[in-house]
Amino acid sequence: TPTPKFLKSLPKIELHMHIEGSLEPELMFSLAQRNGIDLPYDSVDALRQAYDFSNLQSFLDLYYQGANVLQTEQDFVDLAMAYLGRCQQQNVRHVEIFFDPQTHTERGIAFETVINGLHRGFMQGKKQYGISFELILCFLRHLSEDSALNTLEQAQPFRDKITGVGLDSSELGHPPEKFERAFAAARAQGYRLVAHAGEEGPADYIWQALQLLQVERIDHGVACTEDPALVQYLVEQRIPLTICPNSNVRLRVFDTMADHNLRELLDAGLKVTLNSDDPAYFGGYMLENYQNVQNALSLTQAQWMQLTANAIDASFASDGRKAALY
Ligand code: ES4
Ligand code: ZN
Repeated sequence: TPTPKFLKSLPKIELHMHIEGSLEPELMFSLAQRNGIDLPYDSVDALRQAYDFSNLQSFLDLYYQGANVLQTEQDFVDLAMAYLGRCQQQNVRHVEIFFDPQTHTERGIAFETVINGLHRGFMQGKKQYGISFELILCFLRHLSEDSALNTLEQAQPFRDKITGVGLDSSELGHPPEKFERAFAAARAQGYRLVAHAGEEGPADYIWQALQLLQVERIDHGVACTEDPALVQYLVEQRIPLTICPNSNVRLRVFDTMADHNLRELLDAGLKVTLNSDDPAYFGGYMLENYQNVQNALSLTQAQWMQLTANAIDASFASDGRKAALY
């Protein structure tokens, strides 16, 4: 039966992590000071106490506010390196990182500041720790499709640094169909495609992401169990789901970890992976997700090996890198 030591020693592959969501309160305060920005909290503890969310939107409000301290290219380098230090401690070997350019360009930070900082940080981590990475640009779904298309144009000069395109932020009221043209344009440029769907939204949003956006992975997707035909389709097509257990509990998608449908997803034969989503806001990184899942749902050693293999299969790493991760 899987011990804490076993969980720690597993090689880990993270496929669903928003870099802005890895901004720990301590780093947020130090960047605020460095950049002369006032935070509406007196202390790191006061900030952490505000991390008591009732739904996705209540989290997003704090997440966008926190991102305001990110100003310079060096800030993005430091953010990436802080996350990779945690990865190193937890035996995370490969990461696929979401970033939200519009969160920064909308407040006057240049696209190139964001991408150059993140790329430099992750390249340094690769050299220092051997952790491979891919970057995935996410469109904010609460903004317009024109804004997404404009962001895609700004990404063009940095095409070689960006592996994929995704879709995140407020799900309800912003269905995938809103971004059909933006995803068609990204597909034409050869980007790998993913989308958040079925986190707070219905199973139909997962269908839309697959059929209208033509994504190859679904981020979250826990709502799929509402629709048996959808589960069957996801199994047959081997579509990966990037599941984020701590996130789902903190955002009240499930009341407790014991209520999470992860075992139902695994038993259905879905290609499930485990991920941390926004580790600074949701109580921890990959290992803390593994531990909380194990404590509540007691998976077998074989299931843990399956989750690891699923993440390697589902990743956008090169075939050579995948072989090295096995
Ligand atoms: C997110 Cl948990 C979650 N859902 C949707 N969008 C997001 N952006 C950052 N975290
Ligand atoms: Zn997410």
